[in-house]
Amino acid sequence: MREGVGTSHPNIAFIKYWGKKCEEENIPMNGSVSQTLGRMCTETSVVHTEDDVQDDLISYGESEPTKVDLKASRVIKYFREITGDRKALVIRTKSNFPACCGLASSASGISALVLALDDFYRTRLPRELLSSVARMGSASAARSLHSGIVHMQSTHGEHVGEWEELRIFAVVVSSAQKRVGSTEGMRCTSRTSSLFQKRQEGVEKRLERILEAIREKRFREFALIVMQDSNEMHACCADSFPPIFYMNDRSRDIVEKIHELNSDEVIAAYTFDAGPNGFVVTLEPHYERVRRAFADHGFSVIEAL
Ligand code: 2P0
Repeated sequence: MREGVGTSHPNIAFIKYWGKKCEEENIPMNGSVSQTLGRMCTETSVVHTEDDVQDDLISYGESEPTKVDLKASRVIKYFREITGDRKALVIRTKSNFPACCGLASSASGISALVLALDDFYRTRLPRELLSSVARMGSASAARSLHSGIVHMQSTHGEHVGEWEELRIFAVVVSSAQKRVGSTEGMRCTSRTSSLFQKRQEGVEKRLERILEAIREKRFREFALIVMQDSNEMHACCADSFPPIFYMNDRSRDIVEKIHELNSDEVIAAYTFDAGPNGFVVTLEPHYERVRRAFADHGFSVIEAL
């Protein structure tokens, strides 16, 4: 039986995408910059079903299949339209990190699915188009079609460089599913937050500044921008009505610990997506010290880059 396979990774945004210019096409309101996290991985395989009734999604470790969600079905629909093959599919997926808790699982899952479908249907689409197709499912997934540092302006991601010394780990403080999904959260923020309107005035400028700091490997400036952008996104969430709180008290402990570590010299940054778990970004020479500051104090740490 024919099988398609795809492997992909999550990414962490240094400049966050929050809000949509066009919901139908899933076009982000603002540009974003991310790093693809090579040590965290999702593997997906696709086959036709025997009974051809409906698409099924089987996640590793779960005994029962589930129906594919809206994000995955938009991507599947695209491949069906260009190939004319409308037979139902079984999609199997497994990740080496917890899903559904703000560890960018949809970016990894959707990008792995796009690669598996491209392999399954033998479509061999160019990378830029694969990135655009991933965006239709989940905009952050468009960035995971590339390795290294990725800039997404509006429709697709582009590889813009590598920073070999950069090291990143996730700090898991909760494995509970987030209460407000990011699509819903963005909708609420863009409708109700005046701080979000203000964010739009400065975010592209900040994005240019971080790209320059990355090019010139200026860690201090880079780290400050990463923390400020995460703080601003979460402030916009808190300014939404009703307010959205992704971070919890343990997340704030991560923030405090980083500021403590940075008291003499900026050696690390935190950043949070739509969930309470944090990502810590540092450089190779500081990695062990920064990691231990968390691992030795009861935090669960996952190596990401
Ligand atoms: C990001 N996030 O840039 C931002 C920061 C979460 C916080 O992209 O609606 O799952 O599927 O396009 O990609 C998460 O949003 O949203 C996200 P959709 P997605 O990584």
